[in-house]
Amino acid sequence: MSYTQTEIIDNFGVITFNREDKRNALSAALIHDLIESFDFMERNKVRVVILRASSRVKCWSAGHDVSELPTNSTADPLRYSDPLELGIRAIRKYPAPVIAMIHGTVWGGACDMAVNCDMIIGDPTCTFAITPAKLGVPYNPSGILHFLNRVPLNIAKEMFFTALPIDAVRAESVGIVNHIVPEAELEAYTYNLARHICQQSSESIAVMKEQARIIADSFPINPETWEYIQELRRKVYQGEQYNEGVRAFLQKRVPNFV
Ligand code: YXS
Repeated sequence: MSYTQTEIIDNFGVITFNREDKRNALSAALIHDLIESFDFMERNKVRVVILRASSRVKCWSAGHDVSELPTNSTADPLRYSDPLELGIRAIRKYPAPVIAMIHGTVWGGACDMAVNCDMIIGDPTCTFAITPAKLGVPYNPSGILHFLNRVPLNIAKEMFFTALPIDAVRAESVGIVNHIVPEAELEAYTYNLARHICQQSSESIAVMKEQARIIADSFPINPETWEYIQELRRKVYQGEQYNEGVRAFLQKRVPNFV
């Protein structure tokens, strides 16, 4: 079974999450299939990729698969080679626009994945929550930078510190989403946007996307500061609150961070 479905329509592609029983939680297996789907699209020179969930779901994606987060170990829960990070980098490096088409709720690492798509088109049901504070996860510097490149600092802090969902109206007003369209028009609007982009120069768009990625990532940090950040994060992910946060989620209870 594949955890993503792929389709090519005209000359744009559609990748649909296919793990509804676990609310499209981003497991290593799903990310593997997602990356395979992007490779398939690139081999077929697809000029726009739409990333979506089925229109029948209430949740676009529930984020990182919590059952796969390391606990009671020295492992960084968001290490460079973590499947979520591999999936996000596949989107950022795909040589054409990736548009997130969002019906339903978006959580945690899936919110990071969505804001790393080149555009987000949502409907009034879409909400966005970045949730490390709920689990005790010390989010990683690249993930925090992804949000700082998307919304003002105070909005990013509100999202990280409260872990509360931002609804469609607010998501549009703070710039998380490009457009909110009526639920019944979401697919047609997004697919027509993709068709329009496919008529533009794919070479020009590819080189502008790659430049934007490189420039947005250009964030001077000296090696000592990097080591300081890693020390700070290590103390948290090896600490009790993170392990309690993951345990509580898996035991379906409220964590006790006091
Ligand atoms: O009990 P079963 O086996 O049926 O499985 C349940 C849930 O355990 C499972 N599930 C997940 N499994 C692993 N990782 C997840 N993130 C996850 N989310 C859900 O899916 C089955 C159905 O879930 P259920 O009964 O709760 O569905 P629902 O329709 O009542 O509620 C849907 C949600 C999305 C509102 C609810 O499942 C939920 O709140 N999920 C957790 C959302 C979340 O906090 N995600 C953050 C994951 S951690 C992450 O992404 C980063 C590491 S960080 O924390 O740094 O942001």
